[in-house]
Formats: sequence, C-alpha cells, structure tokens
Amino acid sequence: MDIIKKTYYDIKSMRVRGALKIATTAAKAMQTFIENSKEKNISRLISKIKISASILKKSRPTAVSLPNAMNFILYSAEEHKNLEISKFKKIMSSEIQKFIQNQENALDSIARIGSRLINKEDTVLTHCNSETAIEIIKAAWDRTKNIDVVCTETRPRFQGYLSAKEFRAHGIPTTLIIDSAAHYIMKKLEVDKVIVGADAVCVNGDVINKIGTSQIAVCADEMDIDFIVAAESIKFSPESIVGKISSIEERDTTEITKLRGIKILNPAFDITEAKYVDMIITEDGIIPPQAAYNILKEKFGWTLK
Ligand code: RI2
Repeated sequence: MDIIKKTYYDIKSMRVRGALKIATTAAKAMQTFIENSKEKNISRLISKIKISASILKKSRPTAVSLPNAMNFILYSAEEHKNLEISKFKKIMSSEIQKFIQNQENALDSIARIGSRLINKEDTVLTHCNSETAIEIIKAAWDRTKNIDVVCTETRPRFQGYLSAKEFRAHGIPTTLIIDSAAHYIMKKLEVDKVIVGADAVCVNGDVINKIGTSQIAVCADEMDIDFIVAAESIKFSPESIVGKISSIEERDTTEITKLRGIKILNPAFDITEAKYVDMIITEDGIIPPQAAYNILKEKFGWTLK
C-alpha cells in the first residue's frame, strides 16, 4: 500500500490520533511521497500532491490542524512550481521538515508557558488524551513535584486511560473517573484547574474538542475553576472567519453498543463556547479566546488572501 493510503487508514482508524499527531503524520507522509516520487514533470507532480493532500484531508473531518497542514504544503508547492523538479522536491522536503519541527517546537513552548499556570498542590483535571495538555501537566510536575491529576475515562474510546498511564509513568498521582462523575469529583476533590486540548479553535474563540469537554467547561464555570485550552496555532480555523465550522465527526455507533432497535448517536466532538474558556495557551503566549482572530491573521495571512 502506498504511503498516502496507509497514512489515510492509520488516521481514519485512529491508530494515529490526536489533533497535532495527525497533522504531523500526514505532513510526514506527504514528504515521503514527494521524496520518493519518480515523476519527471512538475505539473503532474503538483497534481499528484493535490490529490494526495485531498485524500489525507478526508481521513478525519474535525481537527483543522490536518487541512491546515495540507494547505501549507499545497501553498508551498504553488510557490515553488517554477523550479527544476529535483530542486522542487528538495525544497518541498525541507519546507515540510521545517513545518514538522515548528509543530514540535510549538508543543515545547506551550508546555513551558502553560506549566507556569499550575501551582504547587494544584489538582488539575484533564479530559481525553491531548498531547499538548499532557505536556503542560508533566512540565508542571517536573517543576513542583506536588500536583494531582484527575483523568476522565473519555467514553467511548477510553483515551483517558492513555493519559492516566502516561501520568502514572511520569510519577504523577493520578485519579481516574468515569465521565459522568466530573461535576461531583470537581467539587469533592476541589479541582483547581481544567486543562484540555483542542481540535479546532474558531475565530470567535469557541473551541471544538473531544465530546464531553463542553459539559466539563460548564461545571468549571459554575465552580469558578479556571478552564484552560492548550492549542498550537495550527489548530486555529481560518475557515471559521467566513463562517465555516468543521463538521463534528459522527463515529460508528458500535463503538458504544451493538444494541439494535434504538437510535444511537456517537458524536466524537463538541463545541465549548468562548464564554466558558478562560484562556488559550498557544506557542506565542496566553490569549483570551476573543483574541483568536489575531492568531489567525498573523499565522494564516497567506490562506486568507
Ligand atoms: P493534541 C484529540 O482527538 C482529543 O480531542 C484531544 O483533546 C485533541 O485531539 C487534541 O490533541 P482524537 O484524535 O493535539 O482523540 O493536543 O479524536 O494531542
């Protein structure tokens, strides 16, 4: 199977998952595809790049990091289309490599910036399995050696167990709860902060993340607990400027139950309104959700032209 198809299936089946990981894995696949291409004609190669990008974009519908990564590659291909083909391939490979490195750097910066928000003795709740949120919490632990973490199971795919195992491996005292215990446990354990990742940040500051995020945000609001979103700028949605919001992935209902004769819904994401988000940590610093447009203007000027 070629690299594009393989990566498409890896992402679709969630063997590769997490908004940042799917973007960098898809970018890596494009890089390998370009490097290995035997195509001698640049326009034909660019057409194949376009087809490959559109296949990868379809692997999962919600995380905007994926189309953003693919659009960056398409833009770069367009920019260099007048080069001699071997030079084109070389430049494309190094541009994609830089892009991947930038994402890794962004993750490190967010961990550094975000960890400063967590104080000694804080109890932090996280939902699902966001690499970005987890890096913040691990960095806070490295500094304080004295925090507690609460992980929600995150039905139906139980990504919360991955988070709990990761915290355990890092030596962080961790409590695992069922999703529906969030409100009760936030009160009982006196949770100080909620930190979650994002699959998309819209221009108005609304955040799309794993199903269940928005109800935790409402609970946090009720209890006056900081609700913090950790999101690299690649997760900001330029399309939301013109009113297009990524579609909420509806997954196979057998992930929940094999029961028949009733209607079953299995949305994978929900939308947390900006009014419930206290701050968004990006690689460039901490912003209020209302400042999402500034990030979009700064980082995605090229797509908005
Ligand atoms: P990072 C995940 O989606 C979760 O919703 C998580 O919060 C978000 O991506 C961001 O993850 P899924 O792939 O990029 O588990 O922070 O459906 O790792």
